[in-house]
Amino acid sequence: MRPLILAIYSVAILACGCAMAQPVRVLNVFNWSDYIDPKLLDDFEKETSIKVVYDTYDSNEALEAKLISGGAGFDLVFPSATFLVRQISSKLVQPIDRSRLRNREKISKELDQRLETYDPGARHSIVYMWFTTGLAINEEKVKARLGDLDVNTWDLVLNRDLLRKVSDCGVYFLDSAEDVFAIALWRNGLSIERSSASDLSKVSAQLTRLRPYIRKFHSSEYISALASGDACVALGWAGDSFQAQARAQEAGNGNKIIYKIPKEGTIMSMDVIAIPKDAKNVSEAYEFIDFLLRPEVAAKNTNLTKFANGVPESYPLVAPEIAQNPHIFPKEQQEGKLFLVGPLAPAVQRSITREWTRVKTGR
Ligand code: N2P
Repeated sequence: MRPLILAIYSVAILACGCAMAQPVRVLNVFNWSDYIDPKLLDDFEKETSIKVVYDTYDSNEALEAKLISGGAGFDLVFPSATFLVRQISSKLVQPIDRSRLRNREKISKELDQRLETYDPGARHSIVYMWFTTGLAINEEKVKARLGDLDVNTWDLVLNRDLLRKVSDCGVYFLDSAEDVFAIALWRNGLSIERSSASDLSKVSAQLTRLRPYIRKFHSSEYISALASGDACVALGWAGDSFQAQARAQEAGNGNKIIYKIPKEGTIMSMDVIAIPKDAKNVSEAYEFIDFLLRPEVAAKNTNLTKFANGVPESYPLVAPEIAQNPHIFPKEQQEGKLFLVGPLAPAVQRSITREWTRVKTGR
């Protein structure tokens, strides 16, 4: 072989050898469905060459079961703050060292403050999104059944007679015991954190009587059901309800979906970013968190998911109709009507899980 050809040949072998020796960096993400702008995953992969393996869930219970079973292989998860409490005490998640994050200063101080009750010192988590639980309504269909009645009230889904009147056009409830119990207890003047066994069974009996008029308990299908017209009312989360509104508009099918924080008030929740204790790709997880904390990335995420993110510097970059929507970014004057569910005692947690099966089966 001539020297030049030999040289080219060896360089090619070396290059190829190096490429093969370079292990592919991977990040396994487990997040709620409809909770990220999928284009951001492509952007992150292109920028870092980290391959993102992305899977979704629809309930805290499903996530927690995976974390407990171990070996699920996730590097980044997004539990609700109320569930994070026991995930910290059971050591299912590891501390997050914020000094490893270049964008740590972008994290909202105010939300960190709110996080205190769940994760003292915000040592294990970073707020991803915050939102209310309320009512998504197909205005026209509900008006056709209830006339001009004020529907801006939890009675629409918690009063059996009203619920019955709208049941034929499809009522969906979140499959989330915590949301539904917290709201139903609140309507009874009770607080979920301090509820006794008899409070819970009383409210459970009330909810069970509603069962015949609820088409489905599901925490994500209501988005497409509202958009297509299979549901006319949903007890759901703000961002998802606005996603349903946007999907119906895009489809041009005449379904006009609105979302209301009922006048009696509602719960406000936070979902956080956390790293499972057995995560294998921890530095990749930190890189992805840092990426999510960039204001322009967080703004894109909010524009698509319609959920308020935890990066205040992103707010001026969010589309004005979203940034100024008081149902997505509640205004201070509304805040008196919004309450956070605090950490729940294990006994309350167990009771609502048990009662929830009763509510859903109607027995
Ligand atoms: C995303 C729903 C997340 C809010 N579709 C509930 N944690």
